[in-house]
Amino acid sequence: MLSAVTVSLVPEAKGGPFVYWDDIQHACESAKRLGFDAIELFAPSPHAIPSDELSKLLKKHSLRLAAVGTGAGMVKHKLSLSDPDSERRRDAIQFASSMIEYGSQLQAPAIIGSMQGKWALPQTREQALGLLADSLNELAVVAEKHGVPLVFEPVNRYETNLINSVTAGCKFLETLKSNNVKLLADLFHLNIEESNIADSIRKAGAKIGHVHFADSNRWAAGFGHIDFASIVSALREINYQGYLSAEVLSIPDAETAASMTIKSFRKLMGPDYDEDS
Ligand code: LER
Ligand code: MN
Repeated sequence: MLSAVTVSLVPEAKGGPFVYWDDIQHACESAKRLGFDAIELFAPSPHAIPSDELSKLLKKHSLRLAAVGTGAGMVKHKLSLSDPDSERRRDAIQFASSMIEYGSQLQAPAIIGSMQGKWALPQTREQALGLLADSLNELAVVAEKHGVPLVFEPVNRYETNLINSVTAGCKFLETLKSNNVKLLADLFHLNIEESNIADSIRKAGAKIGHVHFADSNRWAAGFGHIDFASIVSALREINYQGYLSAEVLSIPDAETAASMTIKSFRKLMGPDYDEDS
């Protein structure tokens, strides 16, 4: 497993669960100094930092890009992939496609989380899920063409009324035509929604493609009461080799959140963890 830490360049998301804010140069310097393998980027659009510039910056610090978030599609542009208005849904697909293409230039997948949207009458939940499935099938083809998976994130009940748990996410993935869609297990959301986090990870198995590494209070791992040892052993059982990416609040500050994350990560990985791998 590899370590990653989030960077947000979206002013509208202020107060959201991201460690570093605004200054991506500083974020990369700090992430590298603390020993992270990668950053995960939350950007307003592909134009916030051109991919060749980002590539140079990451190379300079020997960091990788773990993933790109598309949440700005919802938070900033109010776009939803289950929008009953077909023109707005087309705009949402367009935005998500542009983020998929952007991430793929650095071999990173895009994450669809809050862009799944929410259903409200007169639309039914079934209709919304049908539209979401159509959108994800289309985006999965775009991702496949660019050589990356599409990562779909179940989000807790207070943020969406569509797919809340990894358990529901597994069932939903089975309704899709594409098998290029993986699930994101955000431990903050799972702590709210699953009856047993480790069991839900074991059941999802190879469907898990990314992990948001957060504690029960959405602070850095180690500042809350999640039992990470049982979760990491479930991830080992399913042979998960992706990222544990710190999508957590910048509390008490970015540096402390990042260093607590890497301290917990190293403790969980054990003495055999090779820092250069
Ligand atoms: C996105 O990764 C996520 O977890 C949402 O809850 C954003 O707040
Ligand atoms: Mn998340």
